[in-house]
Amino acid sequence: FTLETELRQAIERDELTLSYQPMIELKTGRIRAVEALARWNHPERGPISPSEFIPLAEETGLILPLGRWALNTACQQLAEWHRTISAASRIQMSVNVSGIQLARDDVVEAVREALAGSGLPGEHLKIELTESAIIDNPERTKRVLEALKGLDAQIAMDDFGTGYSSLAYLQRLPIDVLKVDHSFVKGMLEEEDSFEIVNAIISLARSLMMDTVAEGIERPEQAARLRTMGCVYGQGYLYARPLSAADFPAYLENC
Ligand code: G
Ligand code: G
Ligand code: NA
Ligand code: MN
Repeated sequence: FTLETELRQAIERDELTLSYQPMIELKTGRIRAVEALARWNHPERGPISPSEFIPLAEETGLILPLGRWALNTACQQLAEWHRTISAASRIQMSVNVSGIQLARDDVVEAVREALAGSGLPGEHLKIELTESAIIDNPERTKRVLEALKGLDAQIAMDDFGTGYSSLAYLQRLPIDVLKVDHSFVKGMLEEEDSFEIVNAIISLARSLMMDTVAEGIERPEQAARLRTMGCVYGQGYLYARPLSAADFPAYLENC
């Protein structure tokens, strides 16, 4: 079989899973959200990285069923944790939505269904988009994002600073959060350039009344520095790797 055929079957047979990576409020050290990350453990080939199967899913259109599955599963999972774990009550769920979904699927309908099907209030859902998702069709993007805000969902811009889009969209679109790409966080204590880019993104977000999430935090000194720079949230191996649904409740009880 080709990998495409196998991915189609994996989606149909519900063989993909989601892992959940905590996002921490830097000021308090408390968990505020989790990002849902798709995982594919192939029965013969073993784990296949999302950096391989997500692009494949985008090329083949399989990202449409995969994306709906991810939205439904993530919302159901958080609704369940809200019911069963008291420490989960204030946690938000962040779900990646591809530009292909934004262009070709009815994302608003998909989100509405995921919320209705799970009973999760929209305010507990965040949608992560990349810059490339936005530039393809700015007018449609604006309508879609405003409709998502109408469902009380939040909008996060993923991998900010790595795309090619103009800054003008930040003003025009209802974006709540900028995620500082991990490539800038990685070198920020050693390289002047990376530090200045991180600093500029945090300042820009603050002046536009947006929150910031720094990705890829691996060292306590990075977290401390980001906190003094005014970054609100952090995500990375320093806090937790992406956790399976089975492992997440124990993490939450102990943090
Ligand atoms: O853990 P990491 O290897 O999980 O993720 C690699 C890439 O795959 C990241 O860019 C991440 O945003 C993307 N990704 C992971 N899960 C999903 C998903 O459900 N949908 C989309 N569109 N992208 C995802
Ligand atoms: O594109 P996106 O930002 O969604 O990708 C998230 C990716 O970053 C995932 O592959 C996730 O596993 C990975 N990741 C999360 N935390 C860290 C970290 O602290 N260091 C590194 N190198 N990668 C991380
Ligand atoms: Na993401
Ligand atoms: Mn990212």
